[in-house]
Amino acid sequence: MGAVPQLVSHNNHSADECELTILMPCLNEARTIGDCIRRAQGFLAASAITGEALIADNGSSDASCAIATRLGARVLHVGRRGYGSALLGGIRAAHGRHVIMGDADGSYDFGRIEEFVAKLRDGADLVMGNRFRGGIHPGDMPFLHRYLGNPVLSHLGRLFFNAPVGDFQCGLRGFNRSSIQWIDLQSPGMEFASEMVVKAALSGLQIAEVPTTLTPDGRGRPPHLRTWRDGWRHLRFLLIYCPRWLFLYPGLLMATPGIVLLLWLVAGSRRVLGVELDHARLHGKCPMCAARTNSRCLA
Ligand SMILES: Nc1nc2c(ncn2[C@@H]2O[C@H](COP(=O)(O)OP(=O)(O)OP(=O)(O)O)[C@@H](O)[C@H]2O)c(=O)[nH]1
Ligand SMILES: [Mg+2]
Repeated sequence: MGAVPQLVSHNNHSADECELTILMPCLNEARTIGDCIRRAQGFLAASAITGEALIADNGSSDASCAIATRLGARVLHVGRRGYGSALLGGIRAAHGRHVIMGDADGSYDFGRIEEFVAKLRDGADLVMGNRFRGGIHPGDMPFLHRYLGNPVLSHLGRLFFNAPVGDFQCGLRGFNRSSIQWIDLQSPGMEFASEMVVKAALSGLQIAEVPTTLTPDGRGRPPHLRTWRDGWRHLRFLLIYCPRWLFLYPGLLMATPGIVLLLWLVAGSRRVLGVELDHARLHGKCPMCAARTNSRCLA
């Protein structure tokens, strides 16, 4: 599953004593990564948690990695491209028993993640942020994502998998590292976000939610997320993992009128809009076989 990540620099504590890894996927975030790391480190210090800030990068061409290293964060270079690949590498390399992941573009405040820690300490396997409950600053989420993409995908996710999650795509989330490794995530791209929730729900992991505020990101780059391409990948993932909704229910929906019609015709032939129907033949004005009245309908 992709190239083995290389560790570039690291903090000086062993996996045994590290409670929390704050993991940030990063692709060209030189404008914001420094502030994100400082907030994460400030949170760890203020709450006396043994932890680390870990940056998972796979292709930044700006100064992101240099800034992170200078601030004392661990920087991981993952060989395979993509958001999911970076996070998979980061999860494998994390020292923390718990991991809280979040965007490095300044969308989330790593200084205020105490509720995530509390739920993880209480035994939750996955703690999802919910931006719709926590608040979205005006203009911080594109109109289409806010009113169509995220609500529809979240609704389908709840319907298909019965997952108690109001915001399937929230980038700020915490998890128990061994639980998440156990569900064997694979997606290299943005659909990784859906895969984590879907597999957690299907595997019966304990899922909790925390209201999360989405703040203005400070990035100067165009979005990595491509609305239609990534939206489709999320939707496709949800459908592939739910054959009931992909095959069974649409199949039943299409078969039911045919079965009802057949039962209706068992008692004898019926005339509808000038077309005589029976269960073996179509008479009269059948447009498909009018020339063959009284013969078996082959249409
Ligand atoms: N390492 C790595 N990080 C990525 C990749 N794609 C996105 N990211 C990071 O993942 C986080 C979220 O990416 P964004 O492009 O902001 O996506 P988004 O927040 O879902 O969408 P927006 O609403 O456009 O901000 C940011 O910290 C990015 O730097 C990638 O291919 N590799
Ligand atoms: Mg973003």
